[in-house]
Amino acid sequence: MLRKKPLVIVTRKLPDMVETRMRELFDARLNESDKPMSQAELAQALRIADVLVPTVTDRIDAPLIEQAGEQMKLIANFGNGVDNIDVVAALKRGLTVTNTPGVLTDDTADMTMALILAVARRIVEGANAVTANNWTGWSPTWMLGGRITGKRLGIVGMGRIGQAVARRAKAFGLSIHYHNRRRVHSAIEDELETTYWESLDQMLARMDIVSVNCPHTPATYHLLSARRLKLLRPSAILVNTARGEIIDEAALIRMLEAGEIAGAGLDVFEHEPAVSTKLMRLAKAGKVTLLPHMGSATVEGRVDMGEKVIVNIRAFMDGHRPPDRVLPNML
Ligand code: 8YV
Repeated sequence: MLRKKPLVIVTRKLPDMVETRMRELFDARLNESDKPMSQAELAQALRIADVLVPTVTDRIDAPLIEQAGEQMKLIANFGNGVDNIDVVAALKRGLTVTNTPGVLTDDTADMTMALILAVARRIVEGANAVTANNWTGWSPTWMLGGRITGKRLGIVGMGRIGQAVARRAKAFGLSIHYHNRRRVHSAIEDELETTYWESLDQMLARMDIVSVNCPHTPATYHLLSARRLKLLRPSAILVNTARGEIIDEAALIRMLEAGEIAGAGLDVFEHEPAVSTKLMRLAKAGKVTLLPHMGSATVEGRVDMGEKVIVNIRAFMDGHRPPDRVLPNML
């Protein structure tokens, strides 16, 4: 007898190639319009589906999880970060959660370097000046930025993405420093010629550039608090391609406005998708570079993420432990 295909509800539009494969393998309900689902629509999906495939734009919290039907078994997140899902509530309710680690590491690290360069070398400001017809010709003293070669980069969170940033930054001649919950293996430290700081405070006070590359968990919410941001040097640049909630954004804005920090490059925001108008004003003044959460936005990355979601669903449905299972103790 043919086994019934699992009902898989996908909350956003995914690359065609991924959606086609999902249709072949599952009873897949896709979101052609790409309109984010409301909490009520998500609750209904959890009531009827076997598997839910959410993204960072869906808040899968405890009240929602409580409404899951008996048949609901797997939340296969299309994304690496799982701060959009209450993993503890899911586990309590007997739901397995998976994510898509590894396949967006290089793309996110590339975007981190792009933001470091954009802020230090005033790339967006320069490009805007040309398109606004404000360029009258080369000048020895116009549009000067800061050299990154020889500067100190402090990486907050030395996981996969942090290490990929370190590798790139080393090639740019930056000296690499890091803070992490756990010190990384000495072989990695040696390869990256990196300096470990047990104290985040001490590291922040000494860096020219700081890059945030840790996940957002209850422990990292506002890790860069108003107090810690004050430790940064006035010439420092702060870059965030992880999650907005890790930085106290209001405090950062106040410091940028007061000139207490030189600049920032942000791909993520505390109240995404809302972006503070103050940040937009600072961007117009050339103090910050703002991007719309596009760190992993490559065609290849999004297809690979979809592949990972499919592999996790298949493994789970075949009765195996899915390769990218997320457990609360991993957060
Ligand atoms: C993804 C991300 O685009 O995977 C992550 O954690 O932040 C993004 O790069 C997003 O999460 C997709 O759900």
